[in-house]
Amino acid sequence: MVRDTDPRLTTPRSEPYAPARRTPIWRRPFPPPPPPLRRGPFAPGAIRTAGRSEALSAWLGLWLGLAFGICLVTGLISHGIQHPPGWFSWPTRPVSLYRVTQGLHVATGLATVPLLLAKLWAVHPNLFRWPPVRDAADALSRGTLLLLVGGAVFELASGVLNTARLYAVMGFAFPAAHFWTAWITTGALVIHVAAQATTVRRVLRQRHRPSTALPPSDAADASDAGFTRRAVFVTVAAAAGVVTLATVGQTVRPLAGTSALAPRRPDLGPQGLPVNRSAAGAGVRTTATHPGYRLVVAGPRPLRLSRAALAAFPQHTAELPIACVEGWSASARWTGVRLRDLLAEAGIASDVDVTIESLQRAGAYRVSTLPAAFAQDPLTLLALRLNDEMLDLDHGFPCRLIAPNRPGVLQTKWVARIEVAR
Ligand SMILES: Nc1nc2c(c(=O)[nH]1)N[C@H]1C(S)=C(S)[C@@H](COP(=O)(O)O)O[C@H]1N2
Ligand SMILES: [Mo]
Repeated sequence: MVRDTDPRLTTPRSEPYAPARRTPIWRRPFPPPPPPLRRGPFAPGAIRTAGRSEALSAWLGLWLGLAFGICLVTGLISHGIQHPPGWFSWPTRPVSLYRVTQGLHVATGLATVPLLLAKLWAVHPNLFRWPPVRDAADALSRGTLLLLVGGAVFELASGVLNTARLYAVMGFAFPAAHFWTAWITTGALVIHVAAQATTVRRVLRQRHRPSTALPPSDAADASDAGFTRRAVFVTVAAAAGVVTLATVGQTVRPLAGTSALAPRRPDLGPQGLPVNRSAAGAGVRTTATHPGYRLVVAGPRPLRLSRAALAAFPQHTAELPIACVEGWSASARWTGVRLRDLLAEAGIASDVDVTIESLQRAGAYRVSTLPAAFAQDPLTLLALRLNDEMLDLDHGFPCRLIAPNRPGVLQTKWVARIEVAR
């Protein structure tokens, strides 16, 4: 009996059965960085961890993930309408659907700013941990985190600059950069969520069993700083609420008055509607007011119509919103000629897409394409009047396109030519 427990006897016998315990290559520790590099935020004790906890990070992460999901879906919708892949089709009804999805996109993005700041505050001690990378697997996960943090900060910052129309500050093509960075961020987020799933589940279970106390480190952290996780949440929620109240009036008219931070008021502008690009800005002041102006509808029976000739067509009125991708939107009363009447008159078939071209010579939004369903919709007008007055030069005089459920960028102003899309 005694001999059996003798390590000299048992050890050699059990050894052949134990698996070979070799550290996989991605888990082999890197050589430690030279200690003099451990300075600034990396210095021991440089960053206080009081008030931060796993549970706080997990909850903030959940809310961020939800907000990010809303932004991604609504953003992809907006992108899909403007650059439709073959399988994508967007309905013409309800007329204000895009107004809602894009309003949600911008409002959610803005409300996410305080959430992201709180999350970065909660996790930033991890960013400056020592050693920065332990092994190859750690390097991969840390690299993913950098992409996630960088991507999220870029999306929110560029989005805010866009709503403020500070394109000049950006110096890059906003739509392409915002779109591709969204994909990079999404990829990093999926990896991050998979890596954190166990922690998040544990934290959620704690929440659903209120009798379970917080882990000791949690409770200690919270009391150290003299505030609780609840206080952090209340602060973040309040900040998000203030941001929303201060900006959502750019799209929700009754709140226009509280919108101190909104770049646009939906009721300020000629004829009670904001202007995005003015006639002077588009360089069309002369051509749009010239008596020789003619609208060309290039079909089997080509039309060349003066503004008076357009006014002689049956006139229709529709209440439709301008919903700018930048986040402001406003509804207005438009009166003019049904596009489908003009197309029929020119002999253009009812099942083709058409392009609408502006007098404007250059610029991304001088041409738009209307899918056949939009071109044939009875609410799609070449508007001559706005809110019962002659269309203001800045709103697209002599005539502008207005169609239901479309982004503002596709509601072409100062229309000069209509033809079948190639
Ligand atoms: N020709 C032309 N049409 C245009 C634009 C433009 O730059 N050029 N801007 C578009 C954008 S971005 C928006 S939001 C709407 C705004 O219409 P409004 O200025 O009449 O409010 O017009 C659209 N039509
Ligand atoms: Mo716009």
